Amino acid sequence: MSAAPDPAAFQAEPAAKALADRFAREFGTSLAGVWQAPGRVNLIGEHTDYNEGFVLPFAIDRAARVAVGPRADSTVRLLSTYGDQGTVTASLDSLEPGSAKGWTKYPLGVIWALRERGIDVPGIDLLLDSDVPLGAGLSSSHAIECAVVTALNDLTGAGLAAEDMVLATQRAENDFVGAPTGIMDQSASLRGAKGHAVFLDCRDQNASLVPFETEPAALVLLVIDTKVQHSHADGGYASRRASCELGAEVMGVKALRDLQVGDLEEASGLLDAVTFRRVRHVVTENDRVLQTVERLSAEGPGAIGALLDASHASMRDDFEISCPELDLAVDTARANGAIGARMTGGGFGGAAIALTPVAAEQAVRAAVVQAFAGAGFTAPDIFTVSPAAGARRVG
Ligand code: GAF
Repeated sequence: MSAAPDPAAFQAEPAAKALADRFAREFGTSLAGVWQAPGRVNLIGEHTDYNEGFVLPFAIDRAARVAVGPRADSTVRLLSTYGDQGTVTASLDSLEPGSAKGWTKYPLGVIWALRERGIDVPGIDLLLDSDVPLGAGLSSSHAIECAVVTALNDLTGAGLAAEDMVLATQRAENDFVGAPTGIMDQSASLRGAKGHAVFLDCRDQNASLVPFETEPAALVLLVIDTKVQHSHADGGYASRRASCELGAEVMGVKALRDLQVGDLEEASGLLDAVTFRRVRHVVTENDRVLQTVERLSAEGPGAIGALLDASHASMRDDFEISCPELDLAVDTARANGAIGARMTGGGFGGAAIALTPVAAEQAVRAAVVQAFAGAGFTAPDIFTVSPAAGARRVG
């Protein structure tokens, strides 16, 4: 463990230096360092992770950052640069599922999960900052968890591999926060790399980096944040997961990953109509991920538009996790020049992505803003993202 911040790193990361200075003002205790972890956009492969299938997310150029210092006692003090919770104090020994509120669930959940693994996490002071939009489907909560697990892995000298940090943050999310999510978001945040998407087999966490750069193809990837807030702890996510588990059980497989497109005919005779549609989404989505990886490698991002469109249609019609705002964003982007568009993330709100020729970017932006105004929806936030480095120490 390195017990002091690295001044050279601070020169490269002014935001980390600003956070360190604020940590000193707020806590007045000694700082060990600053760590950051990005949010993610999932290019394709939705609701496939907990079915042991394939996903293709990438880490984005927006991140959560934590300044952390160890304490000599078993107290945790948490403060964020946003929100209105003020400084929250907790005792390591009283951490248990349901004991935390607001954003503090995420760092406290990680501390709890690491201690459950037998890692001796000390009391800490922690200051959080983040420029990942909250509730926008870009995994702002996992970004916090991944920044914290990376910091604590370094601080405690636990030596966890990325795969173990993924499982620790999943445990925090599932058992402490209470959201039955898979491993995609943490894997993107912890394992992402600049200019690449992470092709992950969620059965064994085998990952490879697939080049994904829009600029050489004269494309941009637009994120359209619909401002419709969603939460994975709400019932919709859990009910989709339950349908998938039922589908796998009836089909006699360990997970839906074990079904192929050719098995769907048999499935249609064995499953009730709703479960069949849920299963069809997962099975065809896995296939689309594999096709996307092939096309990206052989032809580049200009060749994946139709797969993004098909993924959206499948989530809208079969998995039924879209909403009018997401559909309008996708349809309007497509009608105004995007070569492919889909909702991204868990669904029921959040963001859509639109792979758009640079020449059509302004037209797509203007048309989406106009369409939302015309429909009486809250104005969306539209911005570009590109694949960035994964979690790391920045000071
Ligand atoms: C959320 C979850 F956190 C992921 O694990 C994944 O299931 C995703 O929804 C849907 O693909 O982001």
